Amino acid sequence: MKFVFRWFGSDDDSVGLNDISQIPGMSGVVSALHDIPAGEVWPLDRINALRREVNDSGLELEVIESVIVHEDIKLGLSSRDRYIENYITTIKNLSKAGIKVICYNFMPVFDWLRSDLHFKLEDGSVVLSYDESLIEATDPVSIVETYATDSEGFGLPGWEPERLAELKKTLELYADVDQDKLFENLKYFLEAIIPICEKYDVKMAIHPDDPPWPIFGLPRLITSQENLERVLNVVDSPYNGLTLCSGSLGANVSNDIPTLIRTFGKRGKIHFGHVRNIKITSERTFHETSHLSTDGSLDMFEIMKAYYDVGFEGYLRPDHGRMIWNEKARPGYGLYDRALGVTYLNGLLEGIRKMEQKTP
Ligand SMILES: [Mn+2]
Repeated sequence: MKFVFRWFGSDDDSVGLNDISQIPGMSGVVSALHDIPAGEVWPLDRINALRREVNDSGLELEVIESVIVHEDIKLGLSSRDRYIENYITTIKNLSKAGIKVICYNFMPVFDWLRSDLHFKLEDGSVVLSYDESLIEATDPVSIVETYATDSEGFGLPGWEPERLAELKKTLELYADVDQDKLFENLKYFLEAIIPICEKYDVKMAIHPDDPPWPIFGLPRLITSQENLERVLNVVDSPYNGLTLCSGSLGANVSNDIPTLIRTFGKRGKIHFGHVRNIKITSERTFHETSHLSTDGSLDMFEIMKAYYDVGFEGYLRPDHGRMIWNEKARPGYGLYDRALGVTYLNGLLEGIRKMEQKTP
């Protein structure tokens, strides 16, 4: 497996490529052309320029997170075919630039959602948190406004202003889209793109919904083992795979992450792993933590052991970190705690590897 680090580009990240290349065991970054609006084609020269910039720091660029799926595709509007054509052109261009995996999601309107981007832990570190009662008491528009002023001046992935400008209208359009309709729209999208991915050798890796349950009455698809299975069965191809995000799926205690890794990893369906810990404090209430098992509700040893046992050959990255040591960075995406996190994951892996090699 290869360890990678999410990077938002030289214009919009407090973390530099050289910072990332100094993290032990790091093979590359995961990035995107964040300035290109959802639905537009990513030009080959722009992708190549990004890749060259990354390569010049001694890092690889083999995973894109994310190519955003236009809302019209998720809604199943007649305009979707044009956006799917654009998506296909982007896949071809990414392939030409040597990209191996595209992470994407199919969450209506909202990407990940939190009630607080600056939740203080006892030791003074700051994390993202989710409290269902606070979310229920807030209307979606005011959450968007809070995020805009609350993100230390950095753009938040999945909360691009142009996507949210017509928030009210988009929410109305979803009144006719239930779980089954949304699934049909995902099926339509995958049936169109997976044959292209096969031909161009680019793997699609769907990211689970975060949190993994419906919010604001909107349907959510990628929430459980059963639903992950359902998506994989739409088009049975190694190119139709998963981004297994421990923190997203793990917010629901009935999702056992090591079991999911074993189930889908054995079948070669996991192309990208996001590994982070969360602390569940009550039903549908959690906050993020350091990666350490004892700080949260997830067992990182069991997670890394599962990846090791299935012979995982994909990409793995530390996920959101705490804000520590007075760092000013995009919420969840500072340098320090993610670097600590991935170093810890590397340590677990070395221990597991050496223990396993000693037992015949
Ligand atoms: Mn994730």
